[in-house]
Amino acid sequence: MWKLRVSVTIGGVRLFILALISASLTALGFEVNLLEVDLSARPGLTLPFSFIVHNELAQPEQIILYLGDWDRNEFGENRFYEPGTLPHSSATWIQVLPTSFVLGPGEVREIQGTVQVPAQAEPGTYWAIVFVQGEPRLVPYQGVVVTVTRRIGIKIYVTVEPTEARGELRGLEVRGLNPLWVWVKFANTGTKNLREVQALLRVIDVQGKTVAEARAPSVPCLPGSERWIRVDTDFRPEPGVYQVLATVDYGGEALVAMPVRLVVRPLSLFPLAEGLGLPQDLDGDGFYEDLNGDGVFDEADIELLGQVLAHPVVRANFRAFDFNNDGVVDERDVAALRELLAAKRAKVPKTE
Ligand SMILES: [Ca+2]
Ligand SMILES: [Ca+2]
Ligand SMILES: [Ca+2]
Repeated sequence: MWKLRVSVTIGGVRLFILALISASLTALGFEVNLLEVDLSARPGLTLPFSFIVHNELAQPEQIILYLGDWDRNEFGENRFYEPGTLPHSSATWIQVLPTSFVLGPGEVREIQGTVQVPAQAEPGTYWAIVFVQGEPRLVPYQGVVVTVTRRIGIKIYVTVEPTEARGELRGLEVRGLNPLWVWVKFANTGTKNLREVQALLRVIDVQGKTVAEARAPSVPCLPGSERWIRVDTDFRPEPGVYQVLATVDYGGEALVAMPVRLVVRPLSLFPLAEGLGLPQDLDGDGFYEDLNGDGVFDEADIELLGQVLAHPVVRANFRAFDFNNDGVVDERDVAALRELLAAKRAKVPKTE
């Protein structure tokens, strides 16, 4: 699976379309044989690296190579900058050759790169990205012709030893309760790139018994960066008091941990408007989709939810109406409830 970044120009407007058309792009250009180079270095050293570009088209492709800076936002999405602009950029240390060439149909070319580590470089991980970009091509897409330029980035990490892995937890937020999931905020406070930061979650009840355990897929975290890690569980807490304990293993000497207390109150439901029944959970899944309490789940319930988002009963019993399970009740739950109704109707064929 290649990570793709595709810029698309429609009517002179440049857009970035990522997942939308990537499925049709395998027949659209070139590939590279790696997406990351991770080098261990000492000050003053020159380190070589190489990668291969392969033209998969039946026509020649003009390829250009250029450097950039990048980092990730706190949700792990890549952000790109001009080369040499970030404090820990290695872009000015890197050279690749050639930077512009034509690849014939099916042709393969090896690109040679060097990293010249300055003699006075302080210990730590430095990073940059080598972009490999093809030429703009006209591609039919949803009835129009769009210009697609394929670009693949190869991330270059250079770690000047000795470095130390260090991290801390800066937040633990319980969000959805059906089932329970949390955000854990981790910070890389050291100088070393952390390739695998793994969050674990344990839920302990008042008797001290572990009632749920879950592990998130590991994520990378750059030095000086913070990262929210989502940990999902399949635990649906009954009313009660719990300790939710997040532990993160980032490859350092010790694990870091943070507890929070979770209080799940019993629901206390009342009719949401004059003349209506008590909201009902018709299928026992913990979500009260029959908001008007007439024993049926239909459009009237969706309409009612849109009107009572700020209702004190909804606020005080949010988990009954948090249909998208994100920890708040808002317009997105109206949309989620509409989807729920559509899914229910698709599942049960009409027998009138
Ligand atoms: Ca339900
Ligand atoms: Ca109803
Ligand atoms: Ca919600």
